[in-house]
Order: sequence, then structure tokens, then C-alpha cells
Amino acid sequence: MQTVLLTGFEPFDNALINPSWEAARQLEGVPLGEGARIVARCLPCAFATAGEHLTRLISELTPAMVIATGLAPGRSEVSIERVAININDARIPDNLGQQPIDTPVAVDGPAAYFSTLPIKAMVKALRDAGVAAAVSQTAGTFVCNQVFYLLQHRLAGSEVRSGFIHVPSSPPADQPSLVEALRLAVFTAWLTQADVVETGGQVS
Ligand code: PCA
Repeated sequence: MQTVLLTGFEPFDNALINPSWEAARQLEGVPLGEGARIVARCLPCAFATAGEHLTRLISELTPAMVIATGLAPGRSEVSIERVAININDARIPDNLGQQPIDTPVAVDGPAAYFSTLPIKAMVKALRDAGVAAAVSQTAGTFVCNQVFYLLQHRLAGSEVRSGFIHVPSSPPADQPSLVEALRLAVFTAWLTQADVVETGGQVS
């Protein structure tokens, strides 16, 4: 049985819940066709522990694909992230009170890593289902970007595809739920080998 690891984050910034984990947790055990299933796990929102937690999960579960998710409070669309950058620059302290400013994620790492997921096929599938979605060109410089960077760093050169999705606080009432949006995004990533060529980015 192959495993697709799907992570969400614990609440941060004094919030009571984090929609990324609330959605991801509901996909625990969901089959992805024959021979594969989703395993959902929650990551701590802390620079010192989140990446370590994720890399330990990868060693334990040996997933065939990894998709990490987090909350982007100010965004109204599901953001399929394209790039993780080698910088921590926190606007607020994390859940352990750390607030790194302009420090590298990995001292000897490259400036950036790209997602290895079919990001535009994922955007297209979401839009076709009525979910507001876009390719995002930045995952920010807080814990989500750090985890995304460390994920790509850990899996660089391997066959295991991986990437990051930012979810909005809550989708408008006339759109599918975040659970459904994540389910669709994971299915599309799992079933799509080559990405589609079409516009998926935001014009701004
Ligand atoms: N969002 C934060 C960290 C955890 C989360 O869900 C971010 O975008 O960095």
C-alpha cells in the first residue's frame, strides 16, 4: 500500500483552530484509487521543530508523495505554491516564541526550490470544480515556507513528488469545502504525471 502524506498545521497567532489541519485530518485514510491512501498528520507551528517533525514522518512512512498545507489568513483563494525560498523572516513569533529575521532556512542550501507537483493541473481541477484557486509565487517567509523548503530539500533528487498548498480561512458559502478542495488537489496531484500548460498564476 502506497502512502500519500498530507500535513496541516496546528493553530498559531492565538487562533483556536487552523483550517489546514481541520481539512487535512478529515482525509485520513481516504483511498487514492487502488493501492494508495492518504495519511494525514499535524505539524507544529514552530521554526525549531516543524521541519524536523516532517522529515521524521517521511522517514517513518516512506510516502510516495507529500503535500503540506497551511493557512494563509489574508488570501481568498486556494494557493498552489510554486516556490519555497531559503529565508526565514517572521512577522510574528511562532508557537515557541521564536521570530527569526532574515536567516537562511538551510545555510548551505540553494536560494529556492520549486514544487514538484503538477501545480497548474491542480489549479485547473480546482477551478473546474468551482473552487477559487491560483498558482502562488510565494509561500511567504514564515513557518509554512520553511517547512516547504525543508520538504523539497529532503526530497531533492528523489522520485517522491512534493509541494505545498496554502488554504484561505474559509471558502465562500457557494464554493466547495476546504476538505473537498484538498481532496481534489491531492487526487489530481497523485493522478497527473505531466503538468498542463496554461495560465494558472495571478495577474497582479
Ligand atoms: N500558516 C503559517 C504557518 C502555519 C500556517 O498554517 C504560514 O503561512 O507560514
